[in-house]
Amino acid sequence: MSELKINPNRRFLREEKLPHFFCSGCGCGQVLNCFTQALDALDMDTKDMVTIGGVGCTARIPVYLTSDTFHGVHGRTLAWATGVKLTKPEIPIVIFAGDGDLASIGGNHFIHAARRNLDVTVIMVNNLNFAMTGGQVAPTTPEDARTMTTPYGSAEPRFDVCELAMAAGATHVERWTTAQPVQCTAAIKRALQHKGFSLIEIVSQCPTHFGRYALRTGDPLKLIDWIKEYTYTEADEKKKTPDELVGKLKCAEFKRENKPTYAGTNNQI
Ligand SMILES: Cc1ncc(C[n+]2csc(CCOP(=O)(O)OP(=O)(O)O)c2C)c(N)n1
Repeated sequence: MSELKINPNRRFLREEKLPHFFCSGCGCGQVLNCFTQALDALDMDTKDMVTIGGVGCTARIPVYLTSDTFHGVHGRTLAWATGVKLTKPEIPIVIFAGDGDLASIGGNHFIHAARRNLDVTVIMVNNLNFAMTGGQVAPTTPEDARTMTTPYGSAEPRFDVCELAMAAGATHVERWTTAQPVQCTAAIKRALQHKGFSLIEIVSQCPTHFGRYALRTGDPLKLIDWIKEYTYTEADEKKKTPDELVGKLKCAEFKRENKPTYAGTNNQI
């Protein structure tokens, strides 16, 4: 019998916190996996970094990492990150935030941290709803989608969080999905190497809430198929008409540029 192989990247995990609390089929585990693969590829160690989560399913990801970890209040990750960065500018900081955490309650911290080009990596898991509290509508919920609080479909226009970040001044912005793990890992690697504000948005499945309310299915594979339809790449763009892309999210490396950072390693303040 072949020997059971244990993923060597488990060395980054806080074993005493396992088993994890994510629902079965949730994308947060995939994001955690991509993150540990990026660390391994760059020869970085969780022990040399600070990871921060606010509140929510996504915000639980840092709890499973053997870094110095801060798990606190919904929407305030960037306020803490600013404090840590001002005190210890040389330490890499990685934030795991839900779309609600970053774009709703934490929206103000988000735009100003991007404007200042705070030297942090923000990994936003966009599951298109407030998952931990039961599937309420979020600023990222697609128009017309049913959620727990919009049983007749959301009447609100949706935020494109990558556009928002770029308009505010973020210097590295990418969007991918859990259906593209290779691209997610590569994007996280670029973010960890970037000096300045990086936003990596990962569109992800929430079978328990978004799936149940919006798509009437809790099957993660059907959700991933739906995410593939809801998003498109530069290659898809060439094959489709503009009408076919209306309401969909583009996946790409949108922006990467060098600018002075706020209290980063090329400290400008
Ligand atoms: C200050 C504050 N407001 C509201 C809440 C309630 N709350 C906890 S988790 C959550 C939603 C989380 O959604 P999101 O940030 O998108 O993360 P997800 O669970 O979807 O990963 C809310 C509203 C809270 N814990 N603290």
